[in-house]
Amino acid sequence: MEDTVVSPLSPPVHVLPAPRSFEVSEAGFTLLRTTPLLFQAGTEDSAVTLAQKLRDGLGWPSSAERLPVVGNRAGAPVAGALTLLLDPEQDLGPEGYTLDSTPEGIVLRAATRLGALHAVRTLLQLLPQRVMDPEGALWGSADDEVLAVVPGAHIEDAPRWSHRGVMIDVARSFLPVDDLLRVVEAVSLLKINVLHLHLVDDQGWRLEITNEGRAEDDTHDYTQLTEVSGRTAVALPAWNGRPGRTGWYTQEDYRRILAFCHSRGMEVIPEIDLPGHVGAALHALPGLCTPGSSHTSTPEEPTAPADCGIVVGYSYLDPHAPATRAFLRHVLTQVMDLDPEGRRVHLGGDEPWAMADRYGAGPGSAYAELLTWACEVVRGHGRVPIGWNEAWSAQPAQSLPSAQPAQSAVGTPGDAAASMQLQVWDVRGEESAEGQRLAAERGARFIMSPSRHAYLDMIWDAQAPLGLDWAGVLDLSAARDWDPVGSVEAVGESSIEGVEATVWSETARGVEDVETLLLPRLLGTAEVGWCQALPEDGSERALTLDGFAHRCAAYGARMRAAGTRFVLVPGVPWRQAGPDYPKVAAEQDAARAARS
Ligand code: TNX
Repeated sequence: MEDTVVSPLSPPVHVLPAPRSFEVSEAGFTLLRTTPLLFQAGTEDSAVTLAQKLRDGLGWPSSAERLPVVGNRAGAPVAGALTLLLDPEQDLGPEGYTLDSTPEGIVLRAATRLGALHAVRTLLQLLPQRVMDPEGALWGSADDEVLAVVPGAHIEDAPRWSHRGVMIDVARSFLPVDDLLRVVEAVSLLKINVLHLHLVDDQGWRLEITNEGRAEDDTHDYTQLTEVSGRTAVALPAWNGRPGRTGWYTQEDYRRILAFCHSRGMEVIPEIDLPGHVGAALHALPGLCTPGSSHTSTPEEPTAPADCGIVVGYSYLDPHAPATRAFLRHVLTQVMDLDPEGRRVHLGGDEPWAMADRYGAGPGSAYAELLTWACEVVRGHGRVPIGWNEAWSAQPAQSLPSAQPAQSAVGTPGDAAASMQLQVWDVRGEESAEGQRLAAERGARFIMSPSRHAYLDMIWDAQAPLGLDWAGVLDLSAARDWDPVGSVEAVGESSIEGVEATVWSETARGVEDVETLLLPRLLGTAEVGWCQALPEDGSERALTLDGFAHRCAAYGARMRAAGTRFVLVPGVPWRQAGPDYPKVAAEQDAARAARS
């Protein structure tokens, strides 16, 4: 795989995540002010994204036009144009695409709108960095006829894994919608296709739940979840003197998040963590505080006190109380109804330590029973339940014979098999290894988030001002240099859905901290999720990882141009956003000053 080529017409070409095959040729395409952008029906969102970037970043004056339908074949490439085509016959999988840049034009071709979105993300990396700057047009001059020289290239590309996720913990510290969408935009450019939202935990409840549709005998007042526990957050220890942020998403906000993610080709997985990590629910709803829960209601303390610390494992729901099931049924149903297209719901299940001490946690325990029941609620809506690796005991033994490839379980929600997906984070200890082995045998599918490689809330070096360190220092190479296959002994390639990076927010306050924890390390996760396995013999391995540092450097310049925050970690030859950046930035500042 060639990922770095110097062409006389362009600076070295780097694409991250590295494409499956990438040939660069000398003769590329010259993008003019007059170059048309033509798209085929079905690729609208790709065309709109590209047109906007070309306009804002390069000063391209036109807008995208739909290709005329010719006979029954819509659109063939048009000479001298930038063309986006849907080709259902293309055999690169649901997210694959090809990109051709020649003197005759640029053609992006994909079987689905998802592939077309990826093709555009790759093309953006072949254009000058200023294409990423919302004011990049100011870097050039208004009467430039040539906007860019795109290197000649033939790219065939498709991801290794279908699940390439990022989890954001908005429960410990809240992230307002616009800030969250800024993160979504940044990660979608890396071809990340899943946003997992950790919406509730001990310290806060971040999604509005109404009383609409409440069962007749259900007396919980769901509006209190956010009214009370939307106003709490992690407080101790306050990293850098700053307490966690409070707040919540209204249902309208949540729909906005869903729509934005959909336009970027991203699935949203809401997580309602249970039966532990429920301090915020027990703080808001007295009806949940029955004697079998971690807080028994008293006249002095009808609800659990607010939990603003960072110690985990103490809170739990009463596994036997009807009030618990009424609560879970209502909340889960409303969350699923908010997203009619949703495919998966995360039920947490992690760290049920105090509950396990009281009721046990293995198969047949009250923990497993409650979680199994919640899985059924989710499956009843045609969705696939997910749990953290502790939840393996909720994977029913009777699903053994149905150990069908879960691709189909996920792909056809109406037909969800009685299996679940497990997100593996803790690969320490024999008990969890045994659980994973059993779950794999029973047909579970796995999302890999090993904490040493994918927990981006860990510190990146000993001096990092943010981050926890219980899983050690997680530097850029730790984020890139691992393989989902083999990270859990009992879990083979065919049981793996993909990879996911997590940002827990014990130490993150707001969007800049989230970006700081995510980037550049997410560049590693994005490659682990997208690229083929590194060869085991070590030969190409060194080369590819070395190439990774150069891809990071090139990508960093693009993040700078886009205004995305990231850490200049050592080991990467970071660059400015462009050779003339200081000069251009000065001109840009002058232009801004003149306008205001
Ligand atoms: C473990 S990972 C947790 C979270 C913490 C995180 C901090 C998992 C399923 N549970 O509750 O926030 O560590 O790194």
